[in-house]
Amino acid sequence: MLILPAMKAPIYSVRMHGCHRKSHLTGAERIVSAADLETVCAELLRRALDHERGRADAVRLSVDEIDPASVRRGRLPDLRTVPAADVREGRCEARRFLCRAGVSPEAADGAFAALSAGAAPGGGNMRGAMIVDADSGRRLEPDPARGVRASRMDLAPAARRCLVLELARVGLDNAHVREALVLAAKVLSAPGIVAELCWSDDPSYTAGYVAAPELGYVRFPHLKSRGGEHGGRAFFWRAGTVPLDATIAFLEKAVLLVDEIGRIEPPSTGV
Ligand code: WAQ
Ligand code: MG
Repeated sequence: MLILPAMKAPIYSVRMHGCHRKSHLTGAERIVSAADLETVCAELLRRALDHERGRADAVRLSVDEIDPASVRRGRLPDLRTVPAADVREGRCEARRFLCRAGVSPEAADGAFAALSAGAAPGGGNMRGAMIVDADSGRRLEPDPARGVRASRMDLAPAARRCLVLELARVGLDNAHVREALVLAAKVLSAPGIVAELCWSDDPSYTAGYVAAPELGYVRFPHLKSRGGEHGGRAFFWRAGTVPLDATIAFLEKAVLLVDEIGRIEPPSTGV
């Protein structure tokens, strides 16, 4: 009798990028089984067409089969919310957490200033993140218009179900939170990264976060004013561990499937 080697079912990385008049509108990353591939592609396409900042007039969907042996497993950072009365207080708190994570005050201030003004040359939003030297505050991303995109990460199906329930329990189940947690899990596992700062570019979403390996994912309900169109991400990088190229290659190419969620603390006041 012929014994066939066990065939592993294929898995795919799906990446979506939607533009409006040549500028970045939306992007998303998934890792899915063959059975879910078409549904997920259709979902991501719909998302680019229905975005709150406008309808994408160009959408790129990339589908790449992944070697199952290359998939790393990971855990989400613990989540908590730090209340703050307004944007000024929120940013002041966020800056404090960045400094606790080892980011210099100059580097933190530079990142807040760049994200507030629109971090791309000309004042638009970047498609990816700035890479900021955690000591000098210098920007290190090779292409300051595009930035560096963390990619090829997702929740395993059972972890997704669990996360939805846990977030719903504390009134935080929305796509922004779920996706930001997964992105932060990947960024915090990258060699050389000491912290991340983020707030959304979507005008109706004012919350943002600071994430760092020792702090977890620390949310602030207001890191920008409602209606503000400027948002983005800064990945703080420390020289002396690995070359920057290795950090960028990990962020863009390493495959991370999160199969364990972290602790989710209920916010004490408004989300
Ligand atoms: N890699 C690097 N940068 C990215 C990526 C990525 N995969 N995806 C988005 N960005 C950058 C890009 O500049 C976007 O303009 C910016 O981040 C914001 O993206 O309540 O919704 O998807 O706990 O609008 C955070 C708070 C929400 C969630 C973040 O970001 C909460 C959010 P958005
Ligand atoms: Mg957005």
